[in-house]
Amino acid sequence: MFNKVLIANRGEIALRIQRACRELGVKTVAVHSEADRETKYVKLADESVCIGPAPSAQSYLNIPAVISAAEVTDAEAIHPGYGFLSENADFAERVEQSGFAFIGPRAETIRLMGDKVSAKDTMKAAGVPCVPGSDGALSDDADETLRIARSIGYPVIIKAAGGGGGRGMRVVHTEAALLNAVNMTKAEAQAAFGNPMVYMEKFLEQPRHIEIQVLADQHGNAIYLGERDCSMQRRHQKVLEEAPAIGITPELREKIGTACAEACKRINYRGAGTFEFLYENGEFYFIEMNTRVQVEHPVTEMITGIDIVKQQILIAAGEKLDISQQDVKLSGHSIECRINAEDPFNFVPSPGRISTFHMPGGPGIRVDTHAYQGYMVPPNYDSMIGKLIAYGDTREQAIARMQIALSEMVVEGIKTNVALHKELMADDAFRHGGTSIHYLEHKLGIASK
Ligand code: MV4
Repeated sequence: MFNKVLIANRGEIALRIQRACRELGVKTVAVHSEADRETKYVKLADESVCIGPAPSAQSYLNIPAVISAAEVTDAEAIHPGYGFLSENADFAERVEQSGFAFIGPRAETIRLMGDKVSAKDTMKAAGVPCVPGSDGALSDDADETLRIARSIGYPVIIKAAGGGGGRGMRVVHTEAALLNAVNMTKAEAQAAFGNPMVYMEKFLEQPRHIEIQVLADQHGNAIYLGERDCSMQRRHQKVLEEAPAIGITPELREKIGTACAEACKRINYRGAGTFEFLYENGEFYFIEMNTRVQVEHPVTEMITGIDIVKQQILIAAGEKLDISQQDVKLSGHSIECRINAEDPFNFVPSPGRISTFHMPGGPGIRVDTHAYQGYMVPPNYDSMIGKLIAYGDTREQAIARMQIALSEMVVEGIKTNVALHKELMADDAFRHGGTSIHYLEHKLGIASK
């Protein structure tokens, strides 16, 4: 096992990674910006290094500064968390070239999955079901583009190879609009990602977003840890997530999960990963793969009892997975509410000092947060200040516990989205379950009329 791990992140995930390190007996190095000097996770770490001023570009995204911090503290591995440098293949490459272990997949895997055309090609070849669409990137042949769309059937969606997470996409409803849409998306993709490549898919109208969590070691073992439903979102920002996804039968789970685990073995995947699918009419369609730990990993931890962050570190250290697929038993239900420092209904960020802070507790409640009474939420970063996670034997019990926890939670001095979560827990469609990716925006649209 490593002697010391550097955590190249901030906020709740920096604290979460630190806790996993402690359990493994690994020393921790926190790196932080000038704005995060006085934080809980910096003080709790064994060592800390200031890597630059508040703006992320000069601190959390500053590759030479992060690597220098690992050198001066004699860390052996770097955990990138989520966001920031976590899916930057150049960073992973430079970490390993500098003699450190990158706690994540190999750089070439990150690069392969970062290009959405090569990711889809790879998964299709590995037997993972994909959205019907163009075979790879669209060529410059207009007639061929028209032919592909006609064979798929309208509406279609044009996506940038360099995009992902909702960036660089355009829906096309008619043949008359197709070629112009392709050219516009290409021009935007070139400007935004430096890559003009685009591809085409059938546009699914009312899908759910369901993702499969996987773990793969460096000895050819790969397992799936079931799925999460992340459909409750606004402008590509997830609001709450749950596991398991309602309506997914054990048979369907085993089929899609096995396809994902087999794909991991085939590409020599290493670490934790997430296969993102659109799910419509009982079918899964792969869209993207995330090569990092995700914000919503706790709901999977709650229903499997597996510590995903600990597994990431064990795998990076070269250990064999000590969990077989047979050992993975899903039990109960878990929901995570993302707690953001923002107006609950217009979503405008609300940084500032937290004057009062009381977190809930009791059976089945977990709070992952770096915040505390007196904490100053800086304006420089993402507005998420923590996650409230509820577990129950059934979905109904998880919702009931979440409602109690939300009612106990007190955060003053800043605005939070707790009121939105209270409203969602009481929402008939949410309580029924299985709402599409468009449900929340639709509900909010009605609310503002
Ligand atoms: C789609 C789609 C419908 N059909 N692809 C948006 C984020 C990116 N990961 C893929 N996205 C979508 N791809 C096809 N063929 C609808 C979306 C989409 C979406 C997907 C997941 C979660 C939220 C979403 C919100 C709007 C659109």
